[in-house]
Amino acid sequence: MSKKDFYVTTPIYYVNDVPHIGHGYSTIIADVIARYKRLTGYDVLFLTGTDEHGQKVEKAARDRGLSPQEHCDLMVGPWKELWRRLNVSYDDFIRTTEERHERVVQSIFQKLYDQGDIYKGFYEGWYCIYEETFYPESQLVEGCCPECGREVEWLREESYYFRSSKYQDQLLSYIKENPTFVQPDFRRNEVVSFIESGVQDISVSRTTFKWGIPVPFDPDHVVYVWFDALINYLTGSGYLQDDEKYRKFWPADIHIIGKDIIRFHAVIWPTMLMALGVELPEKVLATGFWTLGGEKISKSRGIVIDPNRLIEEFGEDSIRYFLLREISLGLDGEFTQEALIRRINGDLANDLGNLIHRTVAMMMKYFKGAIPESHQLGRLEEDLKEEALGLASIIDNAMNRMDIREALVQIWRVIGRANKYIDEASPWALAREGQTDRLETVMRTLLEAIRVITILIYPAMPRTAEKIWDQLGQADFKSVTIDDAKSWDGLARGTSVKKAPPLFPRVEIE
Ligand code: ME8
Repeated sequence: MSKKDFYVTTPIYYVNDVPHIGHGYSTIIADVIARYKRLTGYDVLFLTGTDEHGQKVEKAARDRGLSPQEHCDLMVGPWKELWRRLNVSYDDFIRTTEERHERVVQSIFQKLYDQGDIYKGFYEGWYCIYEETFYPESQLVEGCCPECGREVEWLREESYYFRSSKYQDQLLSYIKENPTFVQPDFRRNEVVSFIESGVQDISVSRTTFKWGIPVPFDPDHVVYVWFDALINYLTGSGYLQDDEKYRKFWPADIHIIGKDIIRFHAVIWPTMLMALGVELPEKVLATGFWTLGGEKISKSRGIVIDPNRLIEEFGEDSIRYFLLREISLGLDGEFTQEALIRRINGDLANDLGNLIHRTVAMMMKYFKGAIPESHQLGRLEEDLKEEALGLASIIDNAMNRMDIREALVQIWRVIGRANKYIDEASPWALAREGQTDRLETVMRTLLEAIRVITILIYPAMPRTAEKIWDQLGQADFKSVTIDDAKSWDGLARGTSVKKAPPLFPRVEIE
């Protein structure tokens, strides 16, 4: 029996600052996957949340004259609000300062210590607060952090270590035997060579500041923020709290992350799980970065695009569509307003918007909106029907490879086909000539194709799909499943289409 449960996660975001569009990207990808899986009959657990401990958050709180907890309680608001505005359908939002999580982290730390996989040592080396990462001297670039270019600080403190090195060989065989564990492929190669160059034990506790989960058996130490953060995926699955839920959802099916944190997810995290005797996640998918002027969009580098402003100006589905359609998964993309507007005016207003608008206008004119029955299909109708009904399986294939962009390209191919069909079938000529049966067949065929397209755009553009569904005069979208996109003649008898304002008004370029 195939597993019908699906567990998808996003990174948990640092609350040192408010979100920018780059953060939106990973969360939107996870949302599309979650919605697609629900549509195809899976019971989904979609987890996102915030990473609230560590020196960086502590410093941000201090700079604002707040206690770290007050700061986190205030900062979590803008994150949740952005996910609401982007229509993100998470099932659970985890904060690492929650008691449920702290308990799990402490139990794991204790267990690994008891079994000898965590031991006490002495850390001496370089640390970047901004990346919350330790770097060996050899990785520094001109003495600075290789990731963000900031100054690193020399740390010299007593520290607990996790014995990741012990699991190096096991991890390497695992990655070689499971070639889709790390995606895209070129990232897997990077991970493999990193592991081959030698996995070092990692420092997993700090003594020089306090904002972290106390090490249960040594209160002078707090747990290193990354060790704490990675465990959120287990906490969210019910691990050590709710056995039934944990058995249902673990192992996670996919962790969506940015390429900057791949080593934590594809090296350290799996070794932690191996030490715990817990199954590894199915897949770690690393996305590329959105850049501005070639530089990573990043709040603390002052390179920012405020997603809230974009949503207000263009609507959340336009933003979702643009981010998903514009770049191939795993690669970087330059964010420009011109490119965004080009997609809105082209793909959304011209292609999709016009298809709906023209169809509804003709339906009002010829049938006062009432959806007609079909008669004998001609060659053109059979063609469009075949294209539309073949779409679900093409998309399934793309989505199983997590290729959301390709899924959209395929949907837009059929949207193009439907627009062309209107011109070929020329309903206006049929109306003029009084060919009523044929006109009914053409309009019904068009509406059926739109019905299928609407179901398939739902994961990427949920609000738009619901709006079109409503324009088609169909009942609540909630009961729709992927099977409805695989069968023809699904428009309910006796229903009528409705006029509505344009879905995507053209954006004038100043
Ligand atoms: O790293 N383009 O959190 P974080 C695309 N708390 N994606 C971007 C981006 C950009 N310009 N900037 C950020 C952390 N991201 C840890 C994670 S998980 C157990 C702990 C995305 O807030 C990208 O996915 O610094 C990155 O990995 C994520 O935001 C988290 O960033």
